[in-house]
Amino acid sequence: MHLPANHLWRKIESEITGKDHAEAAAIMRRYLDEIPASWRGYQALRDRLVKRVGRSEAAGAGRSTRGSRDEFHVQRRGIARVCFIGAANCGKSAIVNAFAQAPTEVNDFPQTTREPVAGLLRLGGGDIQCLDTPAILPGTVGGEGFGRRLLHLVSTGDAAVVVLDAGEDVTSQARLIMAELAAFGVRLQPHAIGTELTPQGRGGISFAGEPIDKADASVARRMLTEAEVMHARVTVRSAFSEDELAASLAGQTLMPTLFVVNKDDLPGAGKAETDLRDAFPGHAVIRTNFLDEANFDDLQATIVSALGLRAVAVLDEPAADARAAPLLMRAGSSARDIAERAEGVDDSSVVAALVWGDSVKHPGQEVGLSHLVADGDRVHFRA
Ligand SMILES: Nc1nc2c(ncn2[C@@H]2O[C@H](COP(=O)(O)OP(=O)(O)OP(=O)(O)O)[C@@H](O)[C@H]2O)c(=O)[nH]1
Ligand SMILES: [Mg+2]
Repeated sequence: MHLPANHLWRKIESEITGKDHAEAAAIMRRYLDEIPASWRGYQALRDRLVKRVGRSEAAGAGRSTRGSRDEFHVQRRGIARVCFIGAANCGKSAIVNAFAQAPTEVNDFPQTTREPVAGLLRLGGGDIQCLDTPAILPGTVGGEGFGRRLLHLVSTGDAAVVVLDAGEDVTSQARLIMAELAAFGVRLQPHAIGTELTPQGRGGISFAGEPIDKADASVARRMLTEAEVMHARVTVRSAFSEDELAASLAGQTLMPTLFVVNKDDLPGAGKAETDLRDAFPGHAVIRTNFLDEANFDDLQATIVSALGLRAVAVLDEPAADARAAPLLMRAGSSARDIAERAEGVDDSSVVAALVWGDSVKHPGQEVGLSHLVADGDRVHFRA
């Protein structure tokens, strides 16, 4: 009796994990030689091994001439990075491919994805980098599977999408992912970041973003002093949060998170969604499947909101209905931040802005460059 193809693959996987490219290629070649072409049901596994061996050999050869490449380092692109994370085989690669056109490999074998693959979600106003990532397994934080460099990669994101398989126990899957990341110091939270701490080299304690009231500012100062942080900027993006500041001071990375119940076409999807909502009140839950791209609009809007992005328009002329370029900005951004990013605006020469929208009392009101914009504002810059 030989092992069923998927079990055999798991065995091979466990043998090549942690090995360098040349060693992994040698192991896979050995198995390839051992699997007769006549075995029915093993063709996909053979094809896969052939491909993997080719890749590992090429990477091994490349290494000797080019020096080592860190497969887990991905160049940042766009205005924000979102990591799609989850257990093996839940459909991360399928979703990131359909959602953000990442050139991923989708396969019914667990741990198909061996390194991050980037796609770009193009929105009017800015692109969002979406990363497909290898699976998080029990014990990843202790070095299992892809280990801590995978968790480190996730910590570089501005938000996380936890992909869950509707055909499995979604609540335990979600708890596992959260626990592995928590043990690495990444806190998955159900909302956008309200208060951000940026350590500085000098300059004492300063506040930026939304105005902070006196009582909150003194709480923040006390917390920083107790933690012996003398120089830092506290940016209030939406509201001051003692809890978030405490987590940041304890060295945690705050990560806005949403849940995706994938394989929505499976019969258990409805129950999976209800279970998840009961177990994690307050978390956004979206049901998707890559086959008909179900709820991708909802997924996009929820990502934008998890990132705390605001849509503003930069007007060519001083009139609300003038031609406008859309721009997505982080909550707590000022007119100056917009001028720095807007194309065709020379931010060194602008002195004021005219604003139409919720952040001002009167349409077309003139404001200084430190003025904070609101979602939907339309802005014209005056030199
Ligand atoms: N029915 C159904 N199957 C899906 C869906 N999404 C993914 N799959 C299947 O699930 C399997 C795993 O998909 P992948 O996208 O490779 O999963 P992954 O999470 O990237 O897996 P790893 O890279 O191994 O961690 C493949 O056979 C997919 O065809 C879906 O929405 N519905
Ligand atoms: Mg994958």
